[in-house]
Parts: sequence; structure tokens; C-alpha cells
Amino acid sequence: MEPSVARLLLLFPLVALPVQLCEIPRGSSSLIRSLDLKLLRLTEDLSKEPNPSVYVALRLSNEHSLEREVQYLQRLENAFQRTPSSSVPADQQEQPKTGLLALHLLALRAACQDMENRKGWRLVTQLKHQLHKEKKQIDRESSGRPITNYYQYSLGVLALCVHGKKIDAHVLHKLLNAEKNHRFMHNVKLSVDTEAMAGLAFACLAQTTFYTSDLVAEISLALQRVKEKILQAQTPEGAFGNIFSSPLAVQLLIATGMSTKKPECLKGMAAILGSLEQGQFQNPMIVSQLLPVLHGKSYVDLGTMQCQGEKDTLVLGTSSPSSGTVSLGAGMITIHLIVKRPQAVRNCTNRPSRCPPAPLSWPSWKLLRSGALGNSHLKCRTLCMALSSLQ
Ligand code: B12
Repeated sequence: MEPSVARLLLLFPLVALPVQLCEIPRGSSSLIRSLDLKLLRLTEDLSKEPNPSVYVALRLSNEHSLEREVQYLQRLENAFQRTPSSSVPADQQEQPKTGLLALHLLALRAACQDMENRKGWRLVTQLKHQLHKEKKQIDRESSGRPITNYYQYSLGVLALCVHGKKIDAHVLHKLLNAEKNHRFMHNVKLSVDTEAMAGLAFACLAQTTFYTSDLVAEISLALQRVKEKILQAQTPEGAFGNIFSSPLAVQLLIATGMSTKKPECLKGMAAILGSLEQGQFQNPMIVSQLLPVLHGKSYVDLGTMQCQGEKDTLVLGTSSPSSGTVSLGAGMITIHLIVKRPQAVRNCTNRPSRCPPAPLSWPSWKLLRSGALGNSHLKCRTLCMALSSLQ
């Protein structure tokens, strides 16, 4: 067979892809919006280091708070520049780790920043250099491990790929070999997160035109295998691996254009949404891996981001009625709390430190069962939680 035909056949599932993606069920829009707001609220917390992953998630969302996003990007840039100490000579400074550097580059792509300047070239060169060091370490180690881990190695490849940068074939071969030789482990178990991140890198690479047909064929086969391993890792409850690896796993399914009609996809999304409603997603890193999924996107979509015509409609605070909606299973109720004699609220707001933070999605059944809507002896704690979950 002609090499070009073989290449086309291997790429076919990807070419045919973005028609029907692994979608989320209709009627989840309030749940998605509350997750959007949850991440947006994180950007307000000046006591925490800004997280590039949170920024990427907000940028991949269908709704934005553009001014806040610009401010957060500025904070990210400042924090990133601070990483190496200015009191240490440049050649002795510790470089940011592969994963952090990669996430920073993903954030810059999510902002559609021009990389054709000294700052851009420096960052890209730095990441290429870092990946070379990782590759050398794999050669050196009998166990074939990189300096950080294969998750970060994959993030590095993905970041260069979405910026349209060509990556050294040797660097790619190390990742391909690791996938083939089942090296993506987390402790002693298969790391579905790492499989998914490597898969996202392969999905991006398979769309580029830099590489030889042999390498593209290897990449496409690796992508198919990763997808199969992820599907095989699905539990009877629907999670891929565990519930925390499921967001990245579904990103991978989205990136490979998996059909909505596939039961694996429907079951996976149902498990994710169920866990979300139960407030199981609390780790901001995982929440930021989940949000793109809820908008039907994956990190591979960063490669084609245009940053134009974005909806600047995400507003924090209680003033917007839609921000006060709480979803309950498949249906949805809207609760407007009107407190006429706000003694309990005064008690809460006078001592904000006593207000416990509400879990990510404080389920509305708790709100209802607590009697928050009819009980005149409403307790401070209940009201605080109810109000903060509605913000
Ligand atoms: C690699 C990895 C590890 C490595 C990290 C060190 C190394 N040599 O690379 C090791 C093996 C040590 C590890 C340990 C654990 N991990 Co881990 N880990 C990951 C993985 C696959 C990638 C993290 C990464 O490199 N990110 C890229 C860099 C740039 O981002 P980062 O924020 O700097 O990453 C750091 C943190 O993520 C931290 N870290 C790693 N695991 C965990 C877990 C928790 C709860 C926290 C707070 C931090 C943390 O270490 C990373 C490297 O410095 C993620 C998968 C994912 N989806 O994120 C799971 C993941 C984050 N880990 C998880 C878990 C459960 C654990 C352990 C509790 C496992 C255990 N039973 O011992 C421990 C806890 C470690 C801790 N710090 O508290 C869960 C977290 C689930 C949750 N509740 O949110 C994840 C999502 C995997 C999963 N699907 O279950 N982990």
C-alpha cells in the first residue's frame, strides 16, 4: 500500500472526528455554570499561588469573565517569573519542573499569546531542553523513568504540540516506548491519568504535519491503544480508573471523537456528574481537568483556539439570579433565599471566620433536608453554607 494511503487510513478516525463528541447530557447547564463560577472564584483568592491549570480550564469554557481572566494571567506571569530566585546567578538557578513549565505554556496558548518573540522562544527552548533532560534520564535509568514522571513528560509534549512546535523524534520515541511497554504507573497501578495525558499528546501530534509517515503511524497506533486501555479501565460504576482520573480520560475520548451513542461514554459522564453533585471533586487541579469536559473540550482544542467572539457573561456574586441555581439530579430547581430579618445572617457575616466553606456543589437535597426553606430556627451554619453554595 502507498505510504500516503496507509497514513490516511490510520488518521481516518481523527479526520472524521469532531462530528459527534462524547457529550454531556442536556439539562446539566446549571451544574456546569456553578463549576465555572467555582473556578472563577478561585482566581480571586490572592492567598493562593495562581494555578495555570485553572486558567486553562476557564479559557476552554464557553462563558468567560474576560477582565478577571486577564488579571489572573498577569498574576500567573508574575508568579512564574518569580519562580527562580533573582539573587542566584542564572546558570545556577533551579529551572521550573517540566510539568509546571508545560502548564505555563498551555496557559499562554489558551491566552492566544504571540510566541514569536524573545520571551516566547526562551520558554519553548527551555521546555525542549527540559524534555531532553527527561529523555536522558530515561536512557540512564534501568527502570526507564524520567526525572519527573511520564505525566509531566506528556504534558511537555502536548504543550509544544499545541504551540505548533516540532519535537525531536527521539523525545517522542521515548514516550511511545513507555506507552508500549506499560510504563505509565501510579504507585503500583496503571495510571489512567498518565495514559490519558499521553493520549492527548498523541492526539495532538497525529494532527500535525511535521513527522515522517512511519512516526505518524506509530503515534496513531499508540493513540488507539491508549483509548482501548482507558475503555478497559472503566469500572462497573462508570469511572475510568477512579473518579479523579475520569475527567482526563473523557478528555481523551473527546479528543478521539468518541460517539455520544457509545454506552461507555454515557456511563462515564453519568458517573462524573453524579460525583460532581455529591461534591466529590474538591481538588482544584482535578476540577480544572473536569471543566473542559463539561464544555465538550479537551486540551488538544488549545491548538486551534482563536480567542475571538468569546461570551463575556460569567459574573460572580449573588446579584445574578442564575448564579443562585442549584441543580438536583436530572431536574433543576431554583431557590431564591430572601431573609427579611437577617439576625442569623448578621451572626454569620459578623464572624465570617465561623462560616464553613461550602463543598464544591453542596447538594440541594441537603439544603432541602436541612429545612433551610421553612425553618424559622435556621442555624447559622446551615444558612452560611446555603448562602456560600449559592454564590
Ligand atoms: C504523578 C502523581 C503522583 C506522584 C507525584 C510525585 C512525582 N514523582 O511525580 C506520586 C506517586 C508521589 C503521587 C502520590 C499521591 N497521589 Co498522585 N498523582 C500524580 C498524577 C498522575 C500527576 C501529578 C502531576 O505530576 N501533575 C503535573 C504537575 C505540573 O502539577 P502539580 O500540581 O505540580 O503536581 C503535583 C501534585 O499533583 C502532587 N500530587 C500528586 N498526587 C497528589 C495527590 C493529592 C491528594 C495532592 C493534594 C497532591 C498530589 O504531586 C505532583 C508533582 O509534584 C496525578 C494525576 C492528575 N490527574 O493530576 C495524580 C493524583 C493527583 N494523585 C492522586 C493521589 C490519590 C495520590 C496519593 C494520595 C496516592 C496514595 N494513595 O498514596 C498520593 C498523595 C501524595 C500527596 N502529595 O499528597 C489523585 C488525587 C485524587 C484527589 N483526591 O484529588 C490523582 C488525581 C490520581 C488519581 N486519579 O487518583 N502522585
